[in-house]
Amino acid sequence: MPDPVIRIFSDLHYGDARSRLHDPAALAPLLRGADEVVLNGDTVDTQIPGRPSGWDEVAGFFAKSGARTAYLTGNHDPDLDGPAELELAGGRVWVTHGDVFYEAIAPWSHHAVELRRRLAELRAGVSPAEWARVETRLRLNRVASVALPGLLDVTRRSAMARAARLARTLFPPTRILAMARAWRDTPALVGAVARAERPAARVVVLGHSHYPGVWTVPRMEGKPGLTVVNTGSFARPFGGLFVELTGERVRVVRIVEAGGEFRPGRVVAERDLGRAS
Ligand SMILES: [Mn+2]
Repeated sequence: MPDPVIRIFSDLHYGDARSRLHDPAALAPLLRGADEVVLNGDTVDTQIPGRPSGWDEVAGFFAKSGARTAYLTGNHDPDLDGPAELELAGGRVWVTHGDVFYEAIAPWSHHAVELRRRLAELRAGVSPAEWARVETRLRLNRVASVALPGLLDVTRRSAMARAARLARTLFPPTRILAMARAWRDTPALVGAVARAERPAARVVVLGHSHYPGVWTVPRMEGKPGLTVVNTGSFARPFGGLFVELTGERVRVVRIVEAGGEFRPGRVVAERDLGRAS
């Protein structure tokens, strides 16, 4: 039996007007040749009151795709029936949405103050040792991400709605700074958590901040180097990547949008899990 082809995607944000994914069928070219698919959180937004999340359409599409699909939770779909992390290739590939790497789930968001308040409250209920565990923080992040107040209409695609969202995105300017800081710090944050909590990991796959890229955390104090892959998102402006795992081979591939469909583009990085880094 050949090794199964596993592809990891994140942040479809289906149903959010800022997402470029308007019909799950547009994903079909990305699934060709895949045996298994991992959707690494924020597949849909289940937290917008009074609006169906689009979950049925997405789940229906993947159910018919022929690829076995695993749904991981993200901060926009914290109540999905699925885990918040996944270990592949014997733990050498660690997949999680990414909220666990930041102190306030999404420190750049308009919800940061409320998220900090909720997490402080939840943290008071567990011991410091318990809090230090990734499992605990993933679980409590899910609790904290449910039913946040709606600050922004993300359902409409009119020019007015877009202008309002753009204004909201750019203000206050401290948000941009928080975002830039998160992007800058992500590889180091991921490296610290992975080395402490998931030491078998050689590749960490996350999404969440919508900033796609591949970074190397260098070998340090006898601990091996680590590759950090952020698969970005299906939203503007940066687009996304997917990760393909086949046996020991990890490929990071650009997602290209053309003719109303999403297709695999060029390979931006390759790693061999069997080779010492
Ligand atoms: Mn997210």
